[in-house]
Amino acid sequence: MLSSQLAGIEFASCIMNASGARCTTAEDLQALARSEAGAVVSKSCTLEAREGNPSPRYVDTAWGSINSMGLPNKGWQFYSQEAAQIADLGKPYIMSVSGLTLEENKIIIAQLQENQQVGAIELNLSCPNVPNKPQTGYDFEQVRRVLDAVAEFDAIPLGVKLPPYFDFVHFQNVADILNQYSLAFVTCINSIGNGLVIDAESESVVIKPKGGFGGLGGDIVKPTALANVRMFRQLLKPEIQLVGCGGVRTGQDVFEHILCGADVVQVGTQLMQEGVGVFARLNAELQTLMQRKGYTSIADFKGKLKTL
Ligand code: RRO
Repeated sequence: MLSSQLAGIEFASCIMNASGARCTTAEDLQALARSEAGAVVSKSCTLEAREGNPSPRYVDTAWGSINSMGLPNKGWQFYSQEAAQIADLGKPYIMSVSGLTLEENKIIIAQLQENQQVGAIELNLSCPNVPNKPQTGYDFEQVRRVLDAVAEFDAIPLGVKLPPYFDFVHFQNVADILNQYSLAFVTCINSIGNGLVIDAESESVVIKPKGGFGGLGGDIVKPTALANVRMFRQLLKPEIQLVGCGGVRTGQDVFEHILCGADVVQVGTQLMQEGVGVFARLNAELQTLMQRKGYTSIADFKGKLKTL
């Protein structure tokens, strides 16, 4: 049994797409809804549609990916309207919202409250790629201001997507803030911001925006992702659930995220590389691993990571 529950929603599989990966167009969202993913997560949206940054803006590497998409999206109304088709296919739908300002987030989240086919909102506090826009998640007072601004809207469960943190004091500072709100879940991590991939042969960066700097995903971010899931499980109040994201390529990677305390797990870079067939493979791999260990549900091992 790979099922899980998040924000009061039942998921037939605990595995779904990460926002940003193959979830921008109507075709993308339909393909996800028809796949073996446990839910559909939308591309992060803004008030108005955006083209995003100039290409090349996403590149695969031997160890993962680098991107500086710059929040290309069709505007929040498009992703709100898509909820009906996804509901018709019986899949839960999580809408990712990433307003360019606090006011934008407030307007979008206020209007979304009327859409009963949106199961949950994942408020993205961690886009690393909009030029001249710092990541909200690294400005703790701004995190507090944003959550204060949207706290009154409670018809749809709200979660936040965080950037990776690397210091115990930062984990504690963020958790202390989040624990003051009735958040349904926290998703960690977004890409590791502002890495630099270069091609030695051509002596060049590989993506065009921001002089080549971009968010890292894939294999190399897994230890950072697991650390963030584990640390937030220890510091957040139990009512706040966790969505693990970062470095998921195999069923074992999903298993590791759940051991650290994830309730559901998202797949980004590997979904970009493999397509929506990744979900059938990951479901099968996780099922096989659980059978070998004698586990019949994810509750059997969720958060049960051992220490020495
Ligand atoms: O669109 C992007 O450039 C982007 C976003 Br909004 C995000 O949250 N994380 C990321 O790696 N890229």
